Amino acid sequence: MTGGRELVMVSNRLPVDRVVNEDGSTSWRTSPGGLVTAVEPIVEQLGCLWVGWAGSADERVDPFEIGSMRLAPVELSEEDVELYYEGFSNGTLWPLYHDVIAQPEYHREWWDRYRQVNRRFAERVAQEAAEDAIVWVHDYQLQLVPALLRQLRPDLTIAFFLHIPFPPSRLFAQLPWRKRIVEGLLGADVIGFQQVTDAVAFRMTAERFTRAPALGNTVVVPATADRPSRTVLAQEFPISIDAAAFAAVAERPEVRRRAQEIREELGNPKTLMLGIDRLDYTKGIRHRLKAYNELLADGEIDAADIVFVQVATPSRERVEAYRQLRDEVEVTVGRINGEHGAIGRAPLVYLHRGYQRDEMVALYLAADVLLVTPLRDGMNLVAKEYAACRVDEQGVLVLSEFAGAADELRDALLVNPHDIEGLKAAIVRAAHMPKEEQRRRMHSLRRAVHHNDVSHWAAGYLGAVQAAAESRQVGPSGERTEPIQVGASFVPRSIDDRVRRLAALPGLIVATDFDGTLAPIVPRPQDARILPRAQQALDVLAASQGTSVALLTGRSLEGLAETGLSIDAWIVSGSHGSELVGIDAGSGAPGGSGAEGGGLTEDEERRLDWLARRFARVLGDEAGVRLEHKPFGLAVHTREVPDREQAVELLAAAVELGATAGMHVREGKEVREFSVRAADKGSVLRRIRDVLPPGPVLFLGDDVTDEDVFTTLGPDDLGIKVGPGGTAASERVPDPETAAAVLALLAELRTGIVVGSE
Ligand code: GDG
Repeated sequence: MTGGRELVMVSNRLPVDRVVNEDGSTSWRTSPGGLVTAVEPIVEQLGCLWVGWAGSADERVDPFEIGSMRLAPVELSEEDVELYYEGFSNGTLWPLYHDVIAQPEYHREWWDRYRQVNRRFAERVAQEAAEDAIVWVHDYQLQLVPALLRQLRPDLTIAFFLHIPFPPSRLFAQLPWRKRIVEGLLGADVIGFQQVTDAVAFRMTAERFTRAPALGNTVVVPATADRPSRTVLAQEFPISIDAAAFAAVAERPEVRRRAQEIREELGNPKTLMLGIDRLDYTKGIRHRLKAYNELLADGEIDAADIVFVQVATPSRERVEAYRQLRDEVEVTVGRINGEHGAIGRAPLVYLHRGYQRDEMVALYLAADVLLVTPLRDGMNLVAKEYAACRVDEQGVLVLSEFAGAADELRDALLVNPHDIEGLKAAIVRAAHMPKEEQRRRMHSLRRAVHHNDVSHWAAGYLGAVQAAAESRQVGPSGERTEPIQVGASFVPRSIDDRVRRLAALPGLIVATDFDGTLAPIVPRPQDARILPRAQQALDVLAASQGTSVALLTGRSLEGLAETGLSIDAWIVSGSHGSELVGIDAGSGAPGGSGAEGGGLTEDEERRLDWLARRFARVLGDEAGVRLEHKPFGLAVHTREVPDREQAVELLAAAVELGATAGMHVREGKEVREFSVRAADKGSVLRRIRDVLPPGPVLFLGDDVTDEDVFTTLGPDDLGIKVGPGGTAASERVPDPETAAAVLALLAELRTGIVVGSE
């Protein structure tokens, strides 16, 4: 998964705790917590260097090894812990990123220490990491590390994963150091988030505070005087668990026996309800206790029939908000047992301690109902673990819709934990759910967890990181590319060789996409401008003997004109091939001859009208849906629809309507484009080639729709993908500046005219 590169994990805490053995000696064992549970199986498989704090302040711990991990401790002083960890990480960022459930505090001395400690982590990694290593930085405590590390070690590929939600831009805006945090994160090549909403929020935030435009799932970091622009993948990769390993523990006879024993020790209640959380105010423990208390008080559930076991693993005990929470919870527990318990019977068993994995699994197996009611949670692995363990397909999961896991676990009883009446109703329903319904729901939950298990997650995330590593240093054909400089940007050596060969041939077609290829991506499409160097190079080429220049864009020709592009002597195809000017390629045109550039046929117009009216009626009033009219079709955008599930349904409805109207549909992220003509860039290039004298093609493109061209290219042609992402192109350049450098090189070799870097 890492292409032979060393994997370096970086997290605030090393994934181990020191334990004192019976003979008084000390040793290390892996510690509980979401991060460890998720990445442990990957690390076991790949081995790694892990950089982090060993857990005790003012103590120097020498590097050590456990299994396939080499651990490199970073030292933190008592004051570092107070200001960087308890202060900025858990008193500022944690509440801010969890929808300000608690009030974040903003203190300059906390921030200063956060910066210092992040620098210390970056320096430690820079010292320890092997050349070309892949460094994977974890979580909100270390958001400045990616940019610091990039400065210190440009050879590294840097990935960041945020385990907690990323806040909406309007909340993030509160942070006095918001721009610095975004810049810190943008030092990474890949930034992973738990949910689509987190990734979207980050991309919008990056645009807003650093003016780095978002392009699809990426953010383009603009060039500066001393470095070219870079593309950062900022995308959701919902984390998961090793479902098969949990299921295997759940199958073990001694664990099953223990589950039975737990029920017996609790007096064999009709319903055993369970909660397992770090004792954290985001987890909604107070809300579920309130609901439980009211149900007992109202007599809706009988204290003789039910026991609720709440495991609250100690957490951040020196942070004031956590102390308060503990006090409140413990007072409530006492009150509930005092009011509703009897001698030898407590309706609420509260356990403020951690357990071994086997005991946790036994608890999952013993529980008829699991309550997971966070007010906000990046994912919540406890919910996934419960499903993975229930090999008997029994048990009911009550799950907050504000947990990331709710996106995948749709067959849980979804609740809004703020709605105490709704929560009460869900608890009663769960306690009385017929076995058959339990089976059906649990079956579906288990399928979801097994489908996206930790190896699926790791393959997706590390696959993206690996692709980023390769696109930075190696051409898609596998060879190392020593960059050579032309003007201000670098043309990789393998491309340079092939461009030299193309330049010497008598006939040549230079074809290219526009947005993201000739023009850097900007927030508003009408503001896009071709790089002057690309314009000059293409003009020189278009005027030279035996060379044709063709622009193939998804924009309509009208949309292209808004950019002020000068297209004299160019062939231009708009709307993904539905419009074509600058060449007489009428014969064989899809959807009828002679229509390109001219307009719609009567039939096309009728179908398009019908669809436009249907869309207006069915989708027009849906919040967040945007309908875009194109010369040969319509596009439905759902990026702004607040509810993801609803967005998916709306797109499905649009596709059905489109099919009824006989439209051709093109899928994009959060968009479906419907066209009356079955054209794509690949077919339009074929038509152009049919008309022009034979010759090889150089094609440059950055978008998924450009893949239709790359796949039509032959061995004598040259396809160059601009930016990251999977591609059928044989070569890759990182950004439009380098694409312009390639065109300038070709122009110079073909005509002798030097196209400057300005
Ligand atoms: C963060 C995000 C995201 C808990 N107590 C014990 C124990 N655990 C294990 C659970 C589970 C993990 O810890 C808790 O993970 P969660 O996902 O529920 O929550 P956070 O700790 O807040 O984790 C969260 C996660 O990162 C991963 O990205 O899902 O949203 O907040 O695996 O089983 N394990 C053992 N003893 C305990 O007492 N052995």
